[in-house]
Amino acid sequence: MPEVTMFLWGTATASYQIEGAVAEDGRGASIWDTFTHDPGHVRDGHTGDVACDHYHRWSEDVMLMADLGVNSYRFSISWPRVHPEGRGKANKAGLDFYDRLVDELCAKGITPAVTLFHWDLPQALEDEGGWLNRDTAHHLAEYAHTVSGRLADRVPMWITLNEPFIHMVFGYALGTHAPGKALLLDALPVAHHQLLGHGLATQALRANGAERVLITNNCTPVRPASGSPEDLRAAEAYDTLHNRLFNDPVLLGQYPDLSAYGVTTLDAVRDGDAEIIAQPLDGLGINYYNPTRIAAPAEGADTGGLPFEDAGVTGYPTTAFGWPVVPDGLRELLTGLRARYGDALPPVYVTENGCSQADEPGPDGVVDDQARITFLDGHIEAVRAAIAEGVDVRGYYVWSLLDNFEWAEGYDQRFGLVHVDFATQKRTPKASYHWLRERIAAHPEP
Ligand code: IFM
Repeated sequence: MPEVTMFLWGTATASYQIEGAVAEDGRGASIWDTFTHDPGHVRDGHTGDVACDHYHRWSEDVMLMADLGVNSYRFSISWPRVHPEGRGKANKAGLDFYDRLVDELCAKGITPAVTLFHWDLPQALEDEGGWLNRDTAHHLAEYAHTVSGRLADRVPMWITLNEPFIHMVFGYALGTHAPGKALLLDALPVAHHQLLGHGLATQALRANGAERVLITNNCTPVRPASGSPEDLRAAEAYDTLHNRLFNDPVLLGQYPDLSAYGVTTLDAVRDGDAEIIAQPLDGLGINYYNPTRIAAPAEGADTGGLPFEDAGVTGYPTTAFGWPVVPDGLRELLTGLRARYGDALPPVYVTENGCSQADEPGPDGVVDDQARITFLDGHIEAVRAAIAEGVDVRGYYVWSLLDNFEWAEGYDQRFGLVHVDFATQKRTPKASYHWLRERIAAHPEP
């Protein structure tokens, strides 16, 4: 079993975003296959059919990580590659793929950190209601059992869910991600069923000897647009939805007060669920990209019944996505989590942090992404500052190893340390890759 006693420096990816090979070796369809092939959902009609062709080029990609000098790799398993129908018979060829990948990582001294669910739900389960159906939580546990039965002897770190908040909001409340449902607040059962799935999967992983189990939540420091009572209330309501809905039940065993949303009890909750969800955790994964500035809805604004409006963070440089670059927001977030949860906060792993830029090779073939270097430098400094302020941070994973399929934005947003020419699949390490290698080698701790 690989060691995880040192600070983990890693890169992160997700199955649908890099693997391709969507119809190979018995893989079933996922909701993202369906969504991307339904015209109009994804920029320029891009799909993940080929993506980075990682399913065939995984060994080259492991080599890139070994040369980079990272000691961990966070990747997700494609649920429909393992259970093509979402449950029942497992697909041996799918499991074999991950088995080979894990072996190669271990051989190169790179600790595998496996995410079970990074949004590519088997279509067969979506046909039965997806995360609106409580049964999906039990199917996640079955899938967790299958995968850990094969890999737990070599994978010391497991992440049940990636960003359940984003999956609920974009996939089920707004419909801009698969499965494309626009239910607004009626999407709330998706929160509970994902959390229940997290708890049940945690039990299944532990039963197979998994050493460390985490959940990864996307979090953002929330800033009120002004000191007015209305803006303060709106900011608190947003903070509850984005930061507390998925952290409180896991860390404190109860849902936060959702009365700002007109919700007194979540109908989906049954007796005993809270205990299942609040299984003791070995770590909390945090994905940070930017802070959020929130105002009360303007008079007459159509917010779909939500008690806040995004007022936009201004005065900072922005990424290609237009996201503000605020490195100190990561320190603020980490110290804020410590202040909020105290000793209930387990060790924290920054499981994603990175930026999209319009990176292309220059005439000399060099991809000179200086803005990403500045971004990473600032955010690693923020991790160092948070540790100095008493937060137990044990890992930092750059999103992402490779330029890849960025969901509704297709291939236009490049997040990689390594440039991918999607026509030829040529990989070119960017200047930030070389910079990070030097940084890690010079300072094994942030
Ligand atoms: O690409 C995504 C990833 O899948 C989840 N976290 C945010 C990244 C950038 O948008």
